[in-house]
Amino acid sequence: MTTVTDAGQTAVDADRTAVFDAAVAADERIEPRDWMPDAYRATLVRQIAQHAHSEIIGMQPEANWITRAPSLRRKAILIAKVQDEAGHGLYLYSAAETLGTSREELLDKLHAGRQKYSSIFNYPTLTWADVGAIGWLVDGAAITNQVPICRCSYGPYARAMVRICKEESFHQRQGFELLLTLSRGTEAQHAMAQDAVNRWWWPSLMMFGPPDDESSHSAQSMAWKIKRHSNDELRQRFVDIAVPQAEALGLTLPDPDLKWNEERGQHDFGAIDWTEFWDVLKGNGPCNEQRITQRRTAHEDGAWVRDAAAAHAAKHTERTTARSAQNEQEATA
Ligand code: FAQ
Repeated sequence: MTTVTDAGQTAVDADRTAVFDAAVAADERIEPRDWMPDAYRATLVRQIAQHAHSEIIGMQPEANWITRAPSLRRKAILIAKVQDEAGHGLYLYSAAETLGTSREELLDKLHAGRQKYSSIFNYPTLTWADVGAIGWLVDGAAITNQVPICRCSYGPYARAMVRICKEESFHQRQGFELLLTLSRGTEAQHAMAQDAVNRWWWPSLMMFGPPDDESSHSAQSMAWKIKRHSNDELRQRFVDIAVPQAEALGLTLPDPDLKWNEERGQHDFGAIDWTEFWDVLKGNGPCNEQRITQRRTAHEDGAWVRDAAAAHAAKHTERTTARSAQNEQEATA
């Protein structure tokens, strides 16, 4: 029997850490079977789970408008978009499972309030124009944040993001097109589009997370190349992209301090209400209660589907095992 001394174990850990650090430094991908520090694994599970939960909770505000879409074309597009978000959730739960957790465990944590989902989905969709504002601003912010994650150091997460970003960019364009149609429509339609943008602008800026000096995870996540840019850098990038797009839409952004800063080559923008952000995270947003209750109910109502799928899979495995045993018997007879 081999016994590993404390000194021996420390040397093994140091070697493994050196291999991991060198791979990250060389921009190589860390794969599920590679050794990784426990804290790296835990950070990835936290971020990927939060991301996956956001995708599936994010289905609710838009699904609210499926039955009331103004035309068959808009209804078909919206159904496809909401379905895409479910798919994104599945890719992400699968990526998280490669780290040794399970979808069931993550969903239990979401339902118990032990894992978060994005603050943005705790705001209500009051009018049809909100579907456009979510597409343009929320998907727009999501893409700005997620394109750099395609270069994340953890392989399964990076690869999932490539496909997700392609789909999100369709979503963003459909939101822009919807808002453009409303903006160029009747006076009432234009006002509805403007009102939606007024309500979604600030919460979209909050999606990027707290300011850098209050972001507890950024420094370590950037050192591990999970995050490639800080929260404030990505927020600034989003503002600079959104301003000319708002002009093209003929809509204004609800920030009197928003202006081009020649010296910085970027836009200055007004102060974000971080008290509102932290309050929403604590569960006090306008829709937190409704979103989590609906999610728990959907999960309970879907129990019979999961049971039926598991029973079908068990029957299939049983039959395949019996068939291969029979084939083996015949081959040796
Ligand atoms: N909401 O230290 P940091 C979508 C938490 S897109 C709630 O800066 P980190 C697509 C954070 O977890 C939306 N919580 O954290 C779609 C931490 O708390 P913890 C999802 C937030 O991780 C569109 C604490 O604050 N996208 O769903 C938020 O380094 C339309 C301190 O923060 C992603 O998840 C927030 N906004 O940076 C679907 C992208 N921000 O965990 C349907 C991947 C921060 O210690 C329809 N995630 N917190 O208890 C990320 O890039 C990062 O996790 C950040 C946060 C940037 C979100």
